This record gives sequence, C-alpha cells and structure tokens, in this order.
Amino acid sequence: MTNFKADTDWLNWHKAPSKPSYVPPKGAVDAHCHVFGPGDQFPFAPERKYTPCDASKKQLWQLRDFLRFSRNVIVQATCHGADNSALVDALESSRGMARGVATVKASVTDEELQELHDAGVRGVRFNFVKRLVDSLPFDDLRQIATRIKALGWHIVIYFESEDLPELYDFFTSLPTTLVVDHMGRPDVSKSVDGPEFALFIKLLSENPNIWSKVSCPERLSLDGPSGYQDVIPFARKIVESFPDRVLWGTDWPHPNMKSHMPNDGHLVDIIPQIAVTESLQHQLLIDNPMRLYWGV
Ligand code: 0GY
Repeated sequence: MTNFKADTDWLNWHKAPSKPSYVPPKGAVDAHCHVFGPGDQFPFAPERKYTPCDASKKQLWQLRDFLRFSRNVIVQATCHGADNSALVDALESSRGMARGVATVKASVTDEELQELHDAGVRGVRFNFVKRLVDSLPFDDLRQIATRIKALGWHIVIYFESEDLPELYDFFTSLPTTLVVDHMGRPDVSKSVDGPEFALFIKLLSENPNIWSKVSCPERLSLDGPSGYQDVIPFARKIVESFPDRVLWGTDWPHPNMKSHMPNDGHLVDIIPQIAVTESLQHQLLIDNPMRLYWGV
C-alpha cells in the first residue's frame, strides 16, 4: 500500500460549508469538480506537480446533496496524470448522475477510449497551465482531438489569460466544441471592458463552438474570501453574452488554493449575482450541462 502525504502547504477542503441560501433549480449540475484518490487505492501520478489530500467520490456525493445539486461533471486533475482510474470508479458508482472529462495521451487505444465513454466520459482536458503540467505537443493534441471528435466528445481547455494570444489560433483550429475553464483566468484587477478580456470575449463571439465555465471566483479574486465581488462583472458579462454556452462548477476540492479555502456554500450563494434571472440560472445549471454531458 502506498502512503501519500499531502504537500505541507496544502489547504484541506472545507469540512463544514454553510448551507447556501440560494436554492438551485431542481436537477442542477456542478460541472467542474474533482476526485483525488484516495491515494492508497488510486495512486497519484509520478509526474504530478503537487500531492493533494484525499477527496473521495463519497465525499463529493455528500457535498452535492448538501448544496442541493443533482449531478456532477468530474474533471481529471493533473495529480492523477493520464490514469483515469479514480475518475472512472467515481463515474461507475454515480448511477448515471456524473459524467467525466479525462486526460489521455496520444498513445491511448480506441478500446480505452470506448471504455472511458462507456463509463461516462464525454470530453478530454488539454491543460496549458505551466505550473501544473508539461503540455503535450500540438500535433499530439490535434491527433487526440480528431479521435475524440468521432466519439462526439468535446475538449476542455485550461490556460492563463496571458497565454491566450499565443494559443488563440491553435484553439480556433480545433474541430470540436471547446469549454474554457474558469473564464480563461482573467486578471480581475484590469477592466472588464479592457483589451485583455476583450480578446477572450472575441474568442467566444467569433467561435460559436467555444463555451466558458464561469467558475473559480476564489482563484481569480484579489479580495480574498470576502464575497469575490471583483470577479462578478467578468462572470456576469460572459453569462449575459453567451447564455447558452456557459457552465458553473464548485471546483471542489479546490486544488492549489494557498491563500484560503473557499466555503462551497458561499460559492453557491454567488450564482444569482452572476446569472441574475431564473431563466439564466436554468440555462447555466441545467440546460447547458445537460445538453453537453447528457445529450438532452
Ligand atoms: C482546477 C484548477 C487547478 C488545478 C487543476 O488539474 C489540476 O490539477 O485543474 C489549478 O491549480 O488552478 O480547475 O482544479
């Protein structure tokens, strides 16, 4: 049995989140969350850049129920590399209430892709955040993109906003639906109407196949945990500009949060500030994720 020790600066996830005042519409989907290990059952990848604490499927289902959500989209985290076993185990025990986004290498076989599909995987993640991974060459990513397109999957992309100009043409050349993690990580000290965020808005405006998650105010805010008000205008602008191409997620168990650990109940309470009408909330939490991940 392997015994992994979480990094010493690792903040554990919130064990007693507050009950949100905001009640999501029945059937709501948490479209960005992870499972970690448990490390003695599903070992973390040798090439990982961090070692988290365990965050099991059972704990994820408990959080889902506590927040009054119904479904999850579990995204493969870099600490598990391209070994999707923990993700598949969670999907298989979810009774169809979870879908997954996997990480694969170009060497993945058709059989392995089909197994992932049967377990509930509907996308792959291409990660360009340098502190998290050594990303694969574009040629490998293009090859993977073509193969997963045949399965009807999409690609989740994760990058820092300062890298968008360099990655822009690659993204627009990809053949599937793309979902951008965490709004492309805008620098929220800059104006929501400034040139940097304008490039992100242009990416979505000119490419109807590109979606965005309006997630992770806790990662982007410069204000700390006091309501994440500096992030709201960015999320709200995306929701109002592209209401049928947005997703929301908790990001539980919040990997690599070093400044503070968010209270998941507070994160849910922010939803009505970024999707200000019932109709926008319904699209964000139900219609869009159900179409993309459950095909309905
Ligand atoms: C997130 C964000 C982060 C980590 C990962 O796969 C990961 O390790 O995604 C991060 O450190 O910003 O979405 O969980």
